Amino acid sequence: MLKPLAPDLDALNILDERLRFLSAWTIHHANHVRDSSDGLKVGGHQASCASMSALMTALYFHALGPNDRVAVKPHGGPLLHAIHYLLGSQSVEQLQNFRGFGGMQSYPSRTKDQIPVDFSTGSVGLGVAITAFASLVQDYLTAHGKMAEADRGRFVALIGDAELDEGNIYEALIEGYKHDIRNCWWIVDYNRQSLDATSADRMFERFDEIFASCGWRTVELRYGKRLGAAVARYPALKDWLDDLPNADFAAMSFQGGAAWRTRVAADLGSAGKEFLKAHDDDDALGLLMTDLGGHCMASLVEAFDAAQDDVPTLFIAWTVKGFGLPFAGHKDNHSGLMNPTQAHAMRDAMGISAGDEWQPLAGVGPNGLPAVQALLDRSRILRAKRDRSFGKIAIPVIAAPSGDEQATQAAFGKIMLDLSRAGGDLAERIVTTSPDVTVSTNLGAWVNQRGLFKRREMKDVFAAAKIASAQKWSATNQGQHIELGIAESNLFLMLAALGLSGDLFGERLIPVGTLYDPFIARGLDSLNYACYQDARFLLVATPSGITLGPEGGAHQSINPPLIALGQPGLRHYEPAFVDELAIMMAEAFRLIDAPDGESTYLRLSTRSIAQPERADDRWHADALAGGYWLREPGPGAEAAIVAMGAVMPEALAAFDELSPDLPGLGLLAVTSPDLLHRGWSAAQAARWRGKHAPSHVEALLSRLAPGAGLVTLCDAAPASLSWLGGVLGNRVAPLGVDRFGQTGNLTDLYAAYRLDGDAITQSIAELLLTPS
Ligand SMILES: Cc1ncc(C[n+]2csc(CCOP(=O)(O)OP(=O)(O)O)c2C)c(N)n1
Ligand SMILES: [Mg+2]
Repeated sequence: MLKPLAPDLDALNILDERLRFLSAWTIHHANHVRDSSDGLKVGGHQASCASMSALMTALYFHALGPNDRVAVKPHGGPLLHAIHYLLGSQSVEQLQNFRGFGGMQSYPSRTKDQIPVDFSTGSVGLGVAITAFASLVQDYLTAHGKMAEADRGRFVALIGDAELDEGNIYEALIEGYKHDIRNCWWIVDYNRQSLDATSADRMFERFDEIFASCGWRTVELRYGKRLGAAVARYPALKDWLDDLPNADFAAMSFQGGAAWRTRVAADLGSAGKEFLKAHDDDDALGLLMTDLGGHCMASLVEAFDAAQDDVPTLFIAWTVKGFGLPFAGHKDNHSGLMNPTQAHAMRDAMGISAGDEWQPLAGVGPNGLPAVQALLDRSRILRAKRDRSFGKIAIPVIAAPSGDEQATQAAFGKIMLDLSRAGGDLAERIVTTSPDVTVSTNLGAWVNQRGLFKRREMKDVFAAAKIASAQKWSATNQGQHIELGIAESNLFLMLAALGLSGDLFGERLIPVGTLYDPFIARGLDSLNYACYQDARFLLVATPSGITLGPEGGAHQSINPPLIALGQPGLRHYEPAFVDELAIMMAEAFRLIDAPDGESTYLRLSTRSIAQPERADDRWHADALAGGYWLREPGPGAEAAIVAMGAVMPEALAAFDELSPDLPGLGLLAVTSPDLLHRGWSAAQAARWRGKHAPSHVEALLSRLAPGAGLVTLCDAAPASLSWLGGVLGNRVAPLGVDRFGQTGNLTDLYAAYRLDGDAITQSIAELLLTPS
């Protein structure tokens, strides 16, 4: 790790003021200066920025090295842009278009902002936790010789104190402890205010213990140097302040020096007299009482300098929300905006002339200027967005496992084993991970081959004792499987960090995560977060649906295909047969390494079914595009069965039974409702721009007679496929699962939930009997 720079406190203090002003002015401009065509409030969080301008100044202009990566508290976004503006890597136009179309985003965004953003933030808690997983990825890369020791950095999260209520932070803390993570700083902007009000008084005393028990060092920056000296000199003042409720502190910070004076006099009586006499100016008293650690440059610099090892460290920096703004400390200030008079007063007080607000160093006097410029010049943070690393991995053809009867889940395990045995670049880059369902999702054979990853070796006690087991369970720093505890949110954050390795470290990994399909919902926001950042991975969700049979309703997933239908950045594939699975896996790996790619969600099943005989591979392209005719419809067909995934045998059986009477009947195998729907919407949008190519789903369905009936069948919510009727106006009988599952064998379950041949026959009859 690089040594920190020699501090220049005066220049840092000037930058702090400048950043506080610029962030506030950016928000002010968007709300009060820029024309508003729709009358909507633009918004922004001046108080949340002011709270941590000193903190970010000390970090970015003193502590950070070039390899360090930061997740900035969402509402502190304008500060990050202001920092880049001062460094010359952000334009004034972008600042002026804050929250406008194409302008800088409300919350730091890797994909949409023009400055380099290490981690997107927005949904509180997730930006914090991903830094722990990113540090684990760094350890993985260095252990595997994919990254030089000298390029290692630190992972920093800037956290709002109310953000610490998010449970996912503690899940990550526990997982981080198990994996012995290091090089993490989590810095809390401890302003003791959330969105609604001032926060609970007692919790901060517990954070120390929680973090310490997970191996973290905790550093509290409560009082700044000046207030620290005062409380050292007046012990009664210290006792009183130490016990002062957050809300009282906040209220007096808002009211100012006179209120502090009255209250100190009332509460301390004669014990406070000497102190008050020595501080007889109200304004100065107000400033002294709010000299908290998080606003004191010397304290911040000192604390960062003292934590230059790799021990994960929690800094609790006490602050006042809205510090230096007219609504400092007010409990309602979260979305508070200065009115124009207040904003102009702040500008004037900082010595900035009207019209010079955007001058990067306006208001900085000639004495301070050279030192401030020197600080900017020597800043070691990344100033430009890095090129993303894509297209370097050769993806081999993946062969389908052989066997007349197979399940997609088992076949996934076999393909992973084959890939491991084959070796090569792809296999070396694959990292698997699973929240305690490695074995039950068929990743076991891969893990036997490739081993678990841990920084410190872990022996397989059972193997050493010669106790028979199919599963090897030893770990080294060369392993390629990261085993997680049962916390699905962590799985998605792990996949997000692994899936950003090309962007963060210049070395792309191929992450493969497995979990049970119903538990996607458990980590849904983390999954969305991973996709939002364009992290690339393959998610294998299995088992799925009521086809899981005896396991029962708590494990039988229903709605994940609908989730996938609405999730940008994630492609859903649901194979019925294992040769489909093989080409989908190759496609998923390709998409991970393609500039215009995305992540893939494979929904698999434990049901073993007869595999089809294929005459050729002409179906490949259609299957990868979302669906293909497994049984071609005849000219002018009046009906088709449309089926997806594990229930394909029922569809095939019904087809065989019905086709003698319905000669034109077709059977459409849908492999991705998600892709079909996307293509359909895109084609409609394109038609408005003069492009008239039909989408894949339109081309498929145009093989039927106008108004032909469709029986759609899937082991999932029926709406996953029933929308197909809207494409060309076909009538639809939607079969699927629309109530919770239960235990049972497949015959009973399929009959009860109408996924069997009878249901298909009845539905076809009804469609054909009902006039269109
Ligand atoms: C998951 C999630 N829930 C709710 C919100 C809405 N929200 C935004 S900021 C905030 C309060 C943040 O308080 P704190 O973390 O203390 O930050 P401060 O602005 O005080 O620095 C809330 C509830 C959100 N962004 N994310
Ligand atoms: Mg707060």
